[in-house]
Amino acid sequence: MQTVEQIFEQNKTPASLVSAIQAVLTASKDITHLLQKGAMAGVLGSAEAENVQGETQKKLDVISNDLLKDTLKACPVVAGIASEEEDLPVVANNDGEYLVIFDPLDGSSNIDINVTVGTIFSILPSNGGDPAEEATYLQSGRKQLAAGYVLYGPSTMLVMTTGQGVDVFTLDPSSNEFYLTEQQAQITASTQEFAINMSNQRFWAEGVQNYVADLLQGEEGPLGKRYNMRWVAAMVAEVHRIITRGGIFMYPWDNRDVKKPGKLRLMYEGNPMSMLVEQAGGLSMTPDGHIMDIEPELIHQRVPVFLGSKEEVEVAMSYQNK
Ligand code: AFP
Repeated sequence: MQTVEQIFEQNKTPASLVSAIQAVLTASKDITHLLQKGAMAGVLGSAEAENVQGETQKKLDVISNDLLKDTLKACPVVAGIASEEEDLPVVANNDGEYLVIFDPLDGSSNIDINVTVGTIFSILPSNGGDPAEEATYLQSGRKQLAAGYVLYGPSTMLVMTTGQGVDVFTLDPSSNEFYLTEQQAQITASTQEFAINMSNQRFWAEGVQNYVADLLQGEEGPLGKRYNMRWVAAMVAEVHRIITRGGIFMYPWDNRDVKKPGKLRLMYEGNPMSMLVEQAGGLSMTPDGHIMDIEPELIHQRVPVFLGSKEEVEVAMSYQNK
């Protein structure tokens, strides 16, 4: 079995990019160990602080954020970092080459019930910009040099791309090393599985209402096939299922809060997941086009998301103008 380091070597990944990714992986191994200890590590429950999105932060959100921040700040090639849990970007090393953007613990409402969570990361060039300035980070998803997630489930897995396809690694608990377990993962073009939070149905726009109504009609409806539904409430787990066996994941706009154009964040969730999905042959869209084509205006910007098996995402998009 090949280690992640051997794959970097094989892909001729630049040494500096490797060290930025390795910093994320080092922190992710510490997060794995804390999660495995669970209640015994005293890390469950709420830290009783609110993050910039107005959500209660769990203790582990805070700890994971700090672990990633400290490891990345100590990595000389990292110029700055932006975290879903921080109001403002954090300067690491002014002459570093990279900006690392991350969601330290996606799906954190799953922590207390011992269900899958994950760390999502995206790496952009710093282009000599000021790492203290939000504007330096506002680059489209097409500019990403690497993206991935570490999924903390029954096993810890790393799913990553540096623009040469998507490789899947599993953390061996005895050696604490990530080993390649699937090379060049591909998302099936068609699917019969969808993921959406159905409890928001009445708040969706008409196109999404119509599409999901047709999915639910199964083989008797216009789509002519029976669909299954899944919802883990952690985007990391939904995307992992899609990379493994296909599917469509949607978090559309809804009118619960008209000020929010969606729930998910473009820079921390939308862009890195889009790069993975499209590198694996899938499609990742918002009603106006590819998520990765969006020119971001705010670091904490939100975006409606439709991603997964190419043919199914195309069908979903065809309802948007109806
Ligand atoms: P948290 O990281 O705050 O738990 O949010 C996770 C998430 O943004 C995304 O991973 C899920 O897909 C989505 O929220 C689940 O949202 P619901 O609350 O609608 O189930």
